[in-house]
Amino acid sequence: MPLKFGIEFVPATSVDGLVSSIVQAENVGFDYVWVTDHYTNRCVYIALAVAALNTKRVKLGTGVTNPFHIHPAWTASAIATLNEISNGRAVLGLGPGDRSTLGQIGLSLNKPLTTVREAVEIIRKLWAGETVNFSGDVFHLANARLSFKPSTPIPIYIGAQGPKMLELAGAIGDGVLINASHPKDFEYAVKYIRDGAQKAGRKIEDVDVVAYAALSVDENAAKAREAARIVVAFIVAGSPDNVLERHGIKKEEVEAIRSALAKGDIPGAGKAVSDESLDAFSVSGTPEECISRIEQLIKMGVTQFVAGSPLGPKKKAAIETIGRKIIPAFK
Ligand code: F42
Repeated sequence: MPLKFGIEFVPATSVDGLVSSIVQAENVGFDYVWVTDHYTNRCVYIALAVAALNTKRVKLGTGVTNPFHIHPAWTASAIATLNEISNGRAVLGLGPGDRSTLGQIGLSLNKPLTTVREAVEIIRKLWAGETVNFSGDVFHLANARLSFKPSTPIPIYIGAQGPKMLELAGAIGDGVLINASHPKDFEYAVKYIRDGAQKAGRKIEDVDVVAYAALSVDENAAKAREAARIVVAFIVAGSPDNVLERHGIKKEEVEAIRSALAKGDIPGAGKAVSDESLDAFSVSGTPEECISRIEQLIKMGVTQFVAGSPLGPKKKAAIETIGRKIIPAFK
């Protein structure tokens, strides 16, 4: 099975601009488009709906929505509608959600694992056309039913980093979206996904293991790496200690980045990023260097590579380069 290619878009700019990038991504050969979901940005479903009407082939998914700010019954209806207007191209990416943006609107990630597990169960039952009576630890549904049914099966991908969420994805997901760029992180993640799959009587081959990576590509390696600095600064600042230790990132660097970001000094945070952090938290360099890193990810069990922000010094040129040089190397 050749590696599948996806691309992440953050709907932080106008839907017009976003959709023209999505059309470009379809034209250069991407298989999947994943649009992120945070209340701060343009609405993921409106963006995906416009994308559906302007594309023909590429699969379209939330990457990822969460069951804390949107009820799973609503998500079931929204994704089934997207599947209808895109002629069967919808995929659902669902995760526990981002603690900091959910916190801003008064939502806490209470029982994230249970919430995601129950949400997936509810969504699948509704898509199957069942009348759902469900009494879980988190969700309660009485005689809930969709008035329409998706005409094709819709895969569910789970956004996961923690060991239990990875196991859950292995047990119940059609795929797992892992926000990471380095082979070591996949060596770690695949162990838990495999365990989860085995406990559920499935195989890891039943799960699309997705590297949702920070990619920065340019023919000039230095420019590519420079463009990745700010994104990597945010990743370092938000990473738990065990992940930073796994990659040997020094405490002083982490503190310098966090304190620059706390002061709103984003360029300063970028400057504090070391080469080690760039290597650990991004795939950045020339097309050939990126290809070689992606080959290492495949060896760790990755079956889909998602090109995430920043893509490169210039987004449009980077999408073109990925389509012309990187994707063909794996087909
Ligand atoms: N988050 C967003 O909000 N929007 C996005 O667009 C988005 C995109 C995205 C793409 C890929 C990806 O991998 C993640 C993405 N995220 C996005 C982030 C995602 O929503 C999660 O925040 C992220 O994946 C981190 O999740 P995690 O797997 O680390 O899970 C956390 C919540 C965690 O604590 N997991 C523990 C673990 O071991 O996996 C589980 C904790 C546990 O067991 N809890 C118990 C339970 O029942 O839930 C109860 C514990 C108790 O007592 O409360």
